[in-house]
Amino acid sequence: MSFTKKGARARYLFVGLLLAACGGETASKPPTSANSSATGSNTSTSGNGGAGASGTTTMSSSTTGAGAGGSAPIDCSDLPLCDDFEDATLGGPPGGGLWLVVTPNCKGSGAVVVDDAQAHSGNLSVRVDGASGYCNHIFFANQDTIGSLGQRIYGRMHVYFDAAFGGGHTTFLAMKDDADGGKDLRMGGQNEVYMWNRESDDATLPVMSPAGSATSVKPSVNAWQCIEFMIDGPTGELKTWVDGVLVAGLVVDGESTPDIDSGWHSKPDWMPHVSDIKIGWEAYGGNGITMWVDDIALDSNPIGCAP
Ligand SMILES: [Ca+2]
Ligand SMILES: [Ca+2]
Repeated sequence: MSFTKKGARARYLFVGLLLAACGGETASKPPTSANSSATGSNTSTSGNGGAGASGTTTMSSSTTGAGAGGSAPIDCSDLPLCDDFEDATLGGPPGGGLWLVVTPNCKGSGAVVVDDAQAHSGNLSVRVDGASGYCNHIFFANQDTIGSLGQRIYGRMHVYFDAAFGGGHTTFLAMKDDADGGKDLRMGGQNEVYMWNRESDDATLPVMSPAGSATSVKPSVNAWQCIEFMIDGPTGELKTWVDGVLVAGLVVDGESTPDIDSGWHSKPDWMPHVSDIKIGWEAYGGNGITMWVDDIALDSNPIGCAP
């Protein structure tokens, strides 16, 4: 397997501190066409989702689907990857031909297991126990699908954290970017909010200045939250929705915005092409956590929060 992640990085970046703060208080915007309707309807909360739902194969088809841009509802089973983990083995690793548990470079106390303590859909989800310290990381990875989706990629997952994010840098989503030296494009937390990090140069989105951090949002604690992202390779655009709401601080577009994507634009020719998706926990100087992940989907079109 070609995980080429380098060693731990305990340092924090504050490159944006040199930038003047302006216009940085836009916390969020209305949902875009990427997942307009239906996103708010996904209100099944912690712990249970109705026992008899779904479970055809690993491809869930249990719901009425999301209204992606007002088009026809999405049938999860039609997506290139969609896993509700209802057919996974309780107590075992996520697998089903889709997932491989990986610990790049070194292995410590991190653990990944199919669990029934929390579930967004049905009864099962994947529990990740990640401790502080780089080598205590662990991920479950799909290496087949995301690289074949084309130039624009949408990913959606429901996450449940048992604690708030701390100040240190953590990662819960990493994707190998073949167009960036094989380094990972990573989503995680820092300064207590969601953020993206580009492993190749440690750029962050938003900039981790106080003004920049204020443009992102804190994760919910002990509640399910829907995260959807869009990566457009040719334009180098990145967008992120939390519970269906576009987060201003988690957007890279064609214009460098102070405190938001100004650090990201230090690589103006960034044109990502990711080839795997790894979900789990990695804490460089940050805290450990227990998280649950459910209803992971990938597509070349908007997915939305349902199911
Ligand atoms: Ca489930
Ligand atoms: Ca911008």
